[in-house]
Amino acid sequence: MYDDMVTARYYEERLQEEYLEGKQPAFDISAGPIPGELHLAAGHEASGAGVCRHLRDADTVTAPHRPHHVAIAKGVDLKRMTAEIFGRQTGLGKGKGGHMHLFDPDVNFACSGIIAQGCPPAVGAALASKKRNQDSVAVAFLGEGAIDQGGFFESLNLASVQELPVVFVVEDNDWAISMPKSRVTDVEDGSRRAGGFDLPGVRVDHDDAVAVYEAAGEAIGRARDGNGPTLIEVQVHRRMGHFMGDAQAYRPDEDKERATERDSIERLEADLREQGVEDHEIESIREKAHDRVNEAIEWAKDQPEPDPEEAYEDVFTNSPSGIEEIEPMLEATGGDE
Ligand SMILES: Cc1ncc(C[n+]2csc(CCOP(=O)(O)OP(=O)(O)O)c2C)c(N)n1
Ligand SMILES: [Mg+2]
Repeated sequence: MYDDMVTARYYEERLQEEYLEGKQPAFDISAGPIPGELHLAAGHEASGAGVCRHLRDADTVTAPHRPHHVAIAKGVDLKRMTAEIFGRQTGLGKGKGGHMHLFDPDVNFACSGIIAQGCPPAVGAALASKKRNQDSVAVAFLGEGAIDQGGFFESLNLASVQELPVVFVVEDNDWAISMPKSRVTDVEDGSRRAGGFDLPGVRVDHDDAVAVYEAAGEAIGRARDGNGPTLIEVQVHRRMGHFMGDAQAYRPDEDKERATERDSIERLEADLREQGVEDHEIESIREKAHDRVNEAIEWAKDQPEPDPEEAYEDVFTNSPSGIEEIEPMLEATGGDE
């Protein structure tokens, strides 16, 4: 878990540096090697690591727009994921999805920028597993800002009535962009939503990887044994803005300080030392994580850009209407108009 968490944190620190290249002085979101939005998950690492430690490649995970820590913990190919974030041809989605749309069928991982969108597909994967008599499970990660979405309620209901092997993990970082939880959601403890669907709800009220691991172990074990779904909410912290470039003018200074003063990585490190893990072992995990991240980033930056000719491939199941008429016109004008 420590390895996953350190890898995720360092990965995002490196992405930040790469992301900012060329975007200053006036923040130009389309400039630089990583164009578009970038949502970093610093402060969420304990939930991804604690949950995914119980999962196998055959288990399905869906994540939201803040996916890196979960993807890393699920074992998504770091090089191809990085190439995707840099928009390169060898990326997981041939460079067409970017950081919010990472799909790795080898480890059954998917994410989406549409909040709560991962819940129905996770329920679908769980239904398929049950119908095939397999013991694989599905986990849907979502933010606390997504727990008022219809797709979430419908998923809880179907999972409950069909007793499906699925676990919903709400990462509560207290904010949905600039909106504090208390202004949009009736319950402070999101795991209470489970009560309305007659399924177990558990809250892990601090981002302690070991506590998450224990709660997730019980929930995933229950799902794998054919005893139905669970809803878990984990209190995490948003150490950064909603996205890179967010000035967070809406956020009180005390709240920002609270989010950074307790760090789940330091907490786990202290636990490890208490258990007798020595400095050099911790240092070696960190060093290996740093090397792996740097290697993935260097590899990704060396990868070819996608060919513009392939822009419509793998994007639509059918050609978008009008494309057949437009293509000869593009050819005639050399593609300029
Ligand atoms: C269905 C839908 N509505 C609105 C948005 C715009 N949006 C992007 S992130 C976000 C807030 C998400 O907050 P939360 O679920 O708490 O996740 P966090 O960003 O805090 O990790 C919103 C409203 C969206 N992506 N999808
Ligand atoms: Mg949130």
